[in-house]
Amino acid sequence: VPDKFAALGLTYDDVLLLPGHSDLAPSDIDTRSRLTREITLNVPLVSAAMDTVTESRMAIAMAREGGLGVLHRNLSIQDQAYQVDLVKRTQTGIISNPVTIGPDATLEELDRLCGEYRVSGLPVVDTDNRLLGIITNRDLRFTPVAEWSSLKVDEVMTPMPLITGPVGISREEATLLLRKHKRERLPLVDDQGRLAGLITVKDFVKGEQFPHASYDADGRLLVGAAIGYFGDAWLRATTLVEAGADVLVADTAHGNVRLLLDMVRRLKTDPGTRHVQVIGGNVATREGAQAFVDAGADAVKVGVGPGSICTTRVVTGVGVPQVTAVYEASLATRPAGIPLIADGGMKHSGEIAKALVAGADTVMLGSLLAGCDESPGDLVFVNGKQYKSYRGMGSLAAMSSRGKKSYSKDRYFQAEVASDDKIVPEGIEGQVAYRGPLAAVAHQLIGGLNQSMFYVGARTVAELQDKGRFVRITSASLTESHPHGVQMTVEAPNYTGR
Ligand code: RVP
Repeated sequence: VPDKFAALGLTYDDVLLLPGHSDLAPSDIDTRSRLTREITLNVPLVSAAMDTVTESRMAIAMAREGGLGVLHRNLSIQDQAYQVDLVKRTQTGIISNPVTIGPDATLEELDRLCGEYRVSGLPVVDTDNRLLGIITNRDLRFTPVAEWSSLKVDEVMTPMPLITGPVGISREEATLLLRKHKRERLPLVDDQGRLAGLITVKDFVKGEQFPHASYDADGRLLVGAAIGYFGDAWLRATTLVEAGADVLVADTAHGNVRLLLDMVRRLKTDPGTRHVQVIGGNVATREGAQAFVDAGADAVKVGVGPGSICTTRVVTGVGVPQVTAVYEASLATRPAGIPLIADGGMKHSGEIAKALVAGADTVMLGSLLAGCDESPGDLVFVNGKQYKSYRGMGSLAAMSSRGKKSYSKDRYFQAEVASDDKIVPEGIEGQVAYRGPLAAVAHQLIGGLNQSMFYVGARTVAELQDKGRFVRITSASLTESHPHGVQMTVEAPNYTGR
């Protein structure tokens, strides 16, 4: 049968980008790119929805760097929604529904709430939400911890009248008020004296510290959250939307399945959810991408088997080399004007530009980010070197009930597998070198992309996609690409080996 074999599949190590004429200064380069139909990111990086990569800390850090974090779904609906809430409450221009405390709460309860939300003080309100005062670190400083269980908030708070602002106050007016009165917090109140918002100096400063951050229309950080298609998936999706998720990401190893396509279609038509951006995935062919385009997805995610921890291709014999997969899928997404996300298989910064030239608009990273401070899990020492654990969501550990309940087995179509010894894993458990804070890692990744764009002679991502051309290489060339014939004595911040 002549069409039994598709064309030769290529992956990142099979190609290089051709250098082009460049008439650019580094400051001309603009890495903005579309994540979905309606969201554009300043940097085209997304962190993987994996339980060793993205929880709220990573999502906050990713959004601050100008990318996006996708919260994993291997936890209860409530816990995942809570993670969304943590991100949405961080570094906001104006907090429209601040966490509050009642006057009769004890200082012990106050301390617990402050720890939970990582804040240093709270507005105090009555049951009618009328502002009674404010309580902060400063009020606690001279109360002995031993008394915290009996002391009530209203015994130590700073009571009204406080410096407050009206609802709808501008950023400039708020800054003036805070400065004039040397305050760190400005509660906003309506005509009836009810608390309607809160502005903190800390958030304003953070805004200046992270000039490229990804914001929603209200100045809150953007966040994505993974969803499935099985069991209580609809409840999970709607709960995440209520919690404020900006993007829902269909998180499956094989997206071209009816239940999931129906889910995307329903999310994009239901009046309660259709305002949220929905990403469909994963696919690795033109036909698969077309299915999500037709279902109304706002972006399509591509990658079957390229992941560093993934064994799908060996266990099932199914997959498409990633550069070919991205290119093929883009033949469906491009004409429809829908962005594409290249998910998995990236080992170095150079692969980001390769993915964009192949047809992607953003990339999703797992192993490159799992070693960051902000990823879940503790540092482990092995022979004096520091590592962090990293595991596939299809690994036995992530799918079995060992430790705690697994919520995401349906990612690998094993939701109904009753006992652990019947699970067929498609991923492994491992560790990656510790890499320090995300800011430093992201700097190297974006720095590498900037250099790629300079070499190709592309000012914008659109120009890179348009002008970029590949040369296919041999395994001898790959050897030439990497350091060779030299023993590396110092580790580079952006190169750890093949
Ligand atoms: P990588 O960046 O190469 O580490 O790949 C990360 C991607 O691998 C994820 O975004 C996901 O699509 C995929 N993945 C996650 N778990 C597994 C698995 O267990 N097979 N694969």
